[in-house]
Amino acid sequence: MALTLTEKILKNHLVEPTGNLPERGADIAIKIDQTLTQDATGTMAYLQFETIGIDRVKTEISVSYIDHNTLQEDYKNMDDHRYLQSIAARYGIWFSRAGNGICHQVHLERFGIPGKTLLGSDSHTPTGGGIGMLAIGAGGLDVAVAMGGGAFHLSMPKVIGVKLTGMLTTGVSAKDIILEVLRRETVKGGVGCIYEYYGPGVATLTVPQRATITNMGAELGATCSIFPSDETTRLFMKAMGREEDWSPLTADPDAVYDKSIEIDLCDLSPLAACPHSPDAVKAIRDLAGIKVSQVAIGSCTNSSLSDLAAVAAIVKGKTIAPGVEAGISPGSRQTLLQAEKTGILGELIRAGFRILESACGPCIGMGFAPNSEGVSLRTFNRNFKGRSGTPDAQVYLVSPETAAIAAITGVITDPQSAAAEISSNAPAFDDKAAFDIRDDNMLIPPRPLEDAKNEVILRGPNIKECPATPEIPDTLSLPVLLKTEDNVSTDDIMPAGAKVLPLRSNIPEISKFTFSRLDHTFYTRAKEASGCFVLGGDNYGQGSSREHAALAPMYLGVRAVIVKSFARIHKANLINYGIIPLVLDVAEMYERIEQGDELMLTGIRFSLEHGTPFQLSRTKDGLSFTAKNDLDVRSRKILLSGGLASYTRTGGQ
Ligand code: MIC
Ligand code: SF4
Repeated sequence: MALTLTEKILKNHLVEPTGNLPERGADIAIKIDQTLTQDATGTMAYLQFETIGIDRVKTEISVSYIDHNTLQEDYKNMDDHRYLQSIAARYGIWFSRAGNGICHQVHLERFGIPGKTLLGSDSHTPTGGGIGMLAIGAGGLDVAVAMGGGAFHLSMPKVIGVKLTGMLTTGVSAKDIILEVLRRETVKGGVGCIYEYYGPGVATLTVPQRATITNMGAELGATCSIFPSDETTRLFMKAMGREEDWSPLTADPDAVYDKSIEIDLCDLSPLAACPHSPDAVKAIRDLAGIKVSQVAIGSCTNSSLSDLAAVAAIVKGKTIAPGVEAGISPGSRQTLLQAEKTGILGELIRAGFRILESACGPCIGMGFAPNSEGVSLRTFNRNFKGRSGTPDAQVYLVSPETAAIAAITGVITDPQSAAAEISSNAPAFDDKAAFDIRDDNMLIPPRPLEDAKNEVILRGPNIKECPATPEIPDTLSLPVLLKTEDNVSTDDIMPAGAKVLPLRSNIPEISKFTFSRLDHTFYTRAKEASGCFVLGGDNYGQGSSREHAALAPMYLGVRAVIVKSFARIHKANLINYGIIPLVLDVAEMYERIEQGDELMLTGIRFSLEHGTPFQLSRTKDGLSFTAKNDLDVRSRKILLSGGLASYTRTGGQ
């Protein structure tokens, strides 16, 4: 039978069921070849990993990156970094030191291999799909289990084919392709799906361009996105000094997709995701003239050498407009070194760009926050309200070209108007020359087991144990302490930013910020109540993979979250930490239930044991309703065992 590329890789890695791939939506388990963690999710992941009690990771490669928590205001972040470094040394994990770059870009450059599976404790792990990896984001606990040799469980995804034809015109970029997909598919359109790119347009895109697309595919809610591995991929791998890791991979010619969309690259024009959602996409020409106060180039979406080159071509010989503050965070030190060598860095500095660290930085509110009500044009992937660190800032997500031209003109401007500069100033390099610096000296390789065993784990006072997950009773009678709108992100549930991120290893402290963006009284009210429910709309928990958005509510007594629909990673995190995810059978019930209502959830253990619907009723008037039991057998067992950690410890697979 003809297979898509996704199906081929899944089939090669299938652990359960054995044999052929089952129907869409069925529970499958796949072998994980590589893992990555970053410092903001890593500490919890490794605290859990330590409890598994093995001497060495069982994956082919596991890498621990320091890239998020690099604004070190006090001891906390560096304490965490030292813990992570000692864990890496102890358990056979590669360690990418602070300053070496953003996990996804470094992983693509130094470790990614076409056809392999990668599980990362960060939602943008699908960046690896740019070279034909099946790269999936997950909670830290799932990644810990994979490092221990456990399979990763997911629903057999639908495969959406995205056929690319034609080629991009000058001033239009790969970012505009993914913005177009987001415009059509929305932030919840990809839940349960993998986006597979194919067609003649693929060959016109470089690997960094493909990686921009697979990276921001996370915003579709998709499991991941993937490109074929072709001659362009081979040249990229060769330039990285890793040609032996390359193999050609593509879908069978007559493969059938569950749904197909087609994009003619020639028809695309520059786009922007407007405040405050990655799918609020409009054409730049319709936004032209809006005054801009900040421009930020970087993040795991658009921080490659070619992105910096595109910016340099536009700003060469010019100066950033007086009303604009502009900054660049190169995706990796390798990129930064190469930008220096090719003269790109000099052009950027001359134009007035502030050169920020090779790290996530402004993307996660770690510095470079915009002014009050400021309009910030960012080449990033998320513009949820307040994520930049400034609650009333207006963040637009754009291509490097669109950001660069606005930095010069001071207003949103169509980069196609700079087509001449782009063509004449484009630095003359090909993929091979562009990556002739292969920079590994800030990567610490795993040590032989005999040495590693003696490594002392460094635990600073910032690192607190992960709180225990409560047992699930048969009945819960609790108030709905919070009712939220649709598309609540994990940034809404547990904000990040310079103030909160250093508390990632301390759940009691970080829990004080739970839902603070939506309702600053939540923490106090939750502390006073002895347990509660949360009611949400559609696509609840979209965005990041942070488990803290499940851990902190769990710590504050949230026992079930009742919604119209969930985002994939957050739902898994809730299950892993013992919070019951309930999907309303009749979406209209959402309108009828109010914040403050007391609800009774009965026969919980029976429903979990037998897979039957969950029964709920409202105490004040007996209004009864049901929630779907769409949980697979394993998820139900995890909940019954009190979370994934205890399920795994008691032999659960
Ligand atoms: C993000 O982009 O939101 C993050 C910060 O990278 C998160 C991970 C985290 O919260 O630590 C993600 O995307 O998963
Ligand atoms: Fe870092 Fe931003 Fe990428 Fe998240 S989206 S990994 S914060 S650069």
